[in-house]
Amino acid sequence: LALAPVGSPASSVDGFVREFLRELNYGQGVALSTSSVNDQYLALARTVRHYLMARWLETLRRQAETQAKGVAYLSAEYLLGRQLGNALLATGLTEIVEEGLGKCGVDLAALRAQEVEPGLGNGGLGRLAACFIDSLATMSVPCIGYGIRYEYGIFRQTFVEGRQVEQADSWLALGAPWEFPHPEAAQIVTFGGHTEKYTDTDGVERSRWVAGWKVKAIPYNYMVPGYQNGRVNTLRLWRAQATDAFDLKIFNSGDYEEAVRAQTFAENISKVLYPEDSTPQGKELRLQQQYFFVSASIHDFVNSVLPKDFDLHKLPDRIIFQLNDTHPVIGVPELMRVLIDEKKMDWDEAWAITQQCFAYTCHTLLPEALEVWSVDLLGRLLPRHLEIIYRINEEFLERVSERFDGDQLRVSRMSIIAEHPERAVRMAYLATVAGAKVNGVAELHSQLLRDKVLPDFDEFFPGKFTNVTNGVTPRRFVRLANPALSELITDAIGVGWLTDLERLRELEPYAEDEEFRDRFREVKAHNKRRLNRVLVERDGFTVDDSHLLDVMVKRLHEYKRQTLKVLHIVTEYERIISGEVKPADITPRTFIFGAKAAPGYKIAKDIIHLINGVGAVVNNDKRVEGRLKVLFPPNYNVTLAEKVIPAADLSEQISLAGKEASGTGNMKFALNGALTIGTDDGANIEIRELVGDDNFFLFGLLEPEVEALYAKGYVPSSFYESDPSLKRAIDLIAQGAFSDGDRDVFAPVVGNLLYEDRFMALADYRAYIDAQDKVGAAYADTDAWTRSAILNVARSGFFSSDRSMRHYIDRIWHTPPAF
Ligand code: 26Q
Repeated sequence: LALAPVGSPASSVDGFVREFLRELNYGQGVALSTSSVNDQYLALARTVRHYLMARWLETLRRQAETQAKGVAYLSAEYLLGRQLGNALLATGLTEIVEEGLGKCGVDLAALRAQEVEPGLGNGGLGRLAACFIDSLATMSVPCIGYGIRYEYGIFRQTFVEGRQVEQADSWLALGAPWEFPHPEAAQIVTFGGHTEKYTDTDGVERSRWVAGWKVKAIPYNYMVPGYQNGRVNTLRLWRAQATDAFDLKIFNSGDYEEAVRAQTFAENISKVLYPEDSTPQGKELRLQQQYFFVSASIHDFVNSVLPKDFDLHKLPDRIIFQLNDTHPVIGVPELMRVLIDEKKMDWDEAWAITQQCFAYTCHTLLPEALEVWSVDLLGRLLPRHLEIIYRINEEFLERVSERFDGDQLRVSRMSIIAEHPERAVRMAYLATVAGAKVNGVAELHSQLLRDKVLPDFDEFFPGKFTNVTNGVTPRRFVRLANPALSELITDAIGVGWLTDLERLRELEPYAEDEEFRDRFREVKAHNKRRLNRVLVERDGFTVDDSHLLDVMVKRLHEYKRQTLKVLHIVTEYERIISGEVKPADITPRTFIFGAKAAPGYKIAKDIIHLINGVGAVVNNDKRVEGRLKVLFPPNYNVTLAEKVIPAADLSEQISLAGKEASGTGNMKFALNGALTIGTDDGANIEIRELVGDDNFFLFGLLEPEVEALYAKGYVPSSFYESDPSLKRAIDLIAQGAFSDGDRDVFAPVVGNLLYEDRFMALADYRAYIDAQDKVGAAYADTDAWTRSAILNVARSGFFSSDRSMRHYIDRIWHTPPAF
């Protein structure tokens, strides 16, 4: 037997209580009677992980034994959300734990509330990674997630006088019961220095990297439990630590301060998540982060996960490295370097292997979001990698030139190295040349990627481009977030839907069942009351369960068009105060926003300020009679999403067509029975096709119309001039109605809309208002609305991340479920 006889603690209430008290007394060192909520939470977390331990060790043993092909998911971000509830669900322990804690006089809900979520991601891309590893574990596909254990995750957002103020996210401060550090399994990652030519013992001319400095990468393992299937995969996040060399400096140099600074410098690498999720700045520390985790991961896989005698020519039979956007693309030259410099392969062999071992997912179309690294910086930090990239590019461009008869224009267009405004490596091109497959994240996005962003590459590499539409895990976003709906579904169609989400189709007939509709409405009302309790406690906000709950939660970005939503609210408000409508005649609505802005994104921060300004006025104007309310709880995160989304009636997905690659919030709302008001963009298109036009409020320009309007010359102010209602709304803002009469505060937002409006909010304003009027009227027909909401749930099973994973497996990875 490879393992000591580990067994899970007894799955009984008494067995659990024994284990829990043992953890509390012996692990935490406190008596039940004197323990704090945090003591109890930590003890509970450790107790629950005991139940997963045997499955984890067994999964690892079987994976090592079968040597089956698996996925190494490389992602700079994992936006995991709280772990406790998910671990309880995976083990099926929730009831036992609730009862056992009850016997100890402890409330499970209070302990769950104690957990600080690991916010190791910005938004969609990081949350997608978390959904994918959940699905792979649930589908028994071997996967190891690799990333960075940031000491500080996405900042905590607060508002001071309506403006965003960021605070450090000290998610580790109260203890980290879910992680397993393994300092003995550290990897060394080197940086800087120079390269030199030398003749190897076998007489071969080789290049060698003489690095300038190095850091240690310490792995922290996390369990990724499958849903009640006995599997537990691994998420391995790296922490940077100074090497002994740094420590030595401290003792040897008389300059203690300088020596400590050097140590701090090394440890800075995993200190903080970059809170930008577009217009990435070419910051050196960011490149250090990327190379740090990718180099540690590749070495870990090649030298530690694989058996000692593994023949690396067979690497593609064992692993596919999936690149979550371009952030880990430096892994391409790194694997080449490992194979050539460290494993002594020749170039052609190494390149043939590398091309089969990587696949690349693109998550954007915005040109400013495409990563480039200046040759200057890359050459200083990773000189050997730059050499390798140059050679990859040379050989690639030679093939292009050959195929296209020396077409120099095409050759320079396709070069991995950009020449202007400075020499820089285009990471998306490198990923596309090296990757076995390239995928976009929704049908439209994948199409535009081929047609607009990388058309030359699509032509050059037929069959390389594919689509996999994103998905979300129904375990977290339906079962955990919405227990009331889950129970209703299970009552109607039985169990099984949680791992086979297309079975939600069986709910369709229930849309016509009056009793079911009543129960469905009661679930929504229940979730609104639950949200009310959360927001009262968290922010002092109240939510009225008779209001239509209209929700826009996502990062603050111009292309997502939170300002369009603001213009709608201001228009509704203006209709009331001008006397055009009586408050009693409108559908009462509560608008909820959640949005963080990148700290350096000025206009985004102004928009946050504006939303808060509008809320302060609308919520306190007696003339509104409480029929409109604007709530903007700060610090939107996964934990809050789990409370907001199940309560929503209306999901706002109003990006300019062609700009939102997919969206995944849109899927979570539909699965929880909200109707979407949305543009023809990203995965909205697929949602609408599935739920049906009658159950979706479509508005706005189509992507080709957007292109045509840009081409013809877009003049936003002409829309302002020609639509009186738009003019009144913008004038109200400009005149200071939401800033105590101050006309300067929101002048940048107004000016941007009138004279720039890159994302055509004004062009879509009229269509949006008309669609919103239809929403208001439709909500008044309670039965029809509920029917539509039920059909949204019934027809959204496609958006399970289990389905996304099936598609990756079939189209890209070829990694069937193992044992
Ligand atoms: C890059 C370099 C330097 C600093 C930061 C970054 C960076 C970090 C995060 C760039 C982009 C991101 C995140 C992007 C993101 O979340 N994209 C979203 O991905 C979702 C999952 O595919 C899609 O649903 C969204 O449409 C897309 O916007």
